[in-house]
Amino acid sequence: MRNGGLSMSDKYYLNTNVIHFDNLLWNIETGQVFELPLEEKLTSNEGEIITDSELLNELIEKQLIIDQKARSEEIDRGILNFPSLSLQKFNELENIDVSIVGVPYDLGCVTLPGSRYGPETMRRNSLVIHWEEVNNAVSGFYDYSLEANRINGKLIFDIGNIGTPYELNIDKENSLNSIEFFSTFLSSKDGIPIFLGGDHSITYPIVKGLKHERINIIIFDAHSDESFEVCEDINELRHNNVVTYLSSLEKVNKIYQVGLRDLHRSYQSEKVEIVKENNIKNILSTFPKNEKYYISIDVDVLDPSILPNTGSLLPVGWTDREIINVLRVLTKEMKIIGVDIVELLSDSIHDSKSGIIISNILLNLIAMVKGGMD
Ligand SMILES: [Mn+2]
Repeated sequence: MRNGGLSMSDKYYLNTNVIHFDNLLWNIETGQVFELPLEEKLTSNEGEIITDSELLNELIEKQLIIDQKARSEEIDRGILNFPSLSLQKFNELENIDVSIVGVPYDLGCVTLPGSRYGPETMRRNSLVIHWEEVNNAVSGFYDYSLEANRINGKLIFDIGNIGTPYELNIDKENSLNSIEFFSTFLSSKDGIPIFLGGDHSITYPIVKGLKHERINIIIFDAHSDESFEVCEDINELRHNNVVTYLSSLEKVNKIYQVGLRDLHRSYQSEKVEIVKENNIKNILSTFPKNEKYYISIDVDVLDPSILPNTGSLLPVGWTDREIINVLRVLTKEMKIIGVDIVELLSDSIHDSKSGIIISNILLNLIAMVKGGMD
């Protein structure tokens, strides 16, 4: 926050169709490009800070940014064009099928930061995949591979982010507490919560917050995310030791790791079982039924040629088709209590590909988890 600027309580947001990179604001619908004076640097996608009031008025006039009030009235399209709802309205509802929330946090990152913009990258690029015109009940989509309509009439909502990317990346402990609290809140509501990361460390406060006991976690990840550390200090939680932290939780029964291709073997908790890729169909059939499963997808499980926008690339990864097929088998008979998708980086210009691939996996997953619950 610079002197003379608007305070964070006077929040201004980029309009939904505006992308900010370098010193440019680009309206992707109209093609309009606005060049900011070099001394004016917007700091984030949320709660933008602009010091010059004339400039501020100009940006509002050009509808490049909107203020907080306008934004709260703008409740319309969430991810995949599902209805976007304020938390207050969401809280009044019952019989929800799926709730989607962004966790723009990446303080657990030891490589490239930027996954704090993952939720917005997914949201922005998801709109071309699934078009939603009905207000509350979802009209669904036709799945050619299954020759069936999916998610018709379901109550699926995007309830925004747990804090802004700015707010959530100041104090690690505070942010992790907020995530845990939010997870508890969501799991006390009906339906399956889906969390959009953020870096992989968010899986720990999420699982910790879930109101379930004896949770099994299935993690899709290129890396084992384990270390030899003793997990006492929450400030030491990072995306590369999150599995160690998860296995220290009493409520976690087993952790299945799928898609590993780390080149070194690290510490392995006895709760962790590595699912060998070539054996996956067999392993899937041996997952105990009548248990609760949480699914965590680190996008680096995908091949770098498919998804280059993540912080720790490893070659010979999965295709999106493979992951969707595996998820289909997996969700068929299992009770899924929550999902997260983490580690998507955004660099604004080149992220449309990644955003589309990830949000398509998300759409399929939403259809599947409900399919398994019906
Ligand atoms: Mn990971």
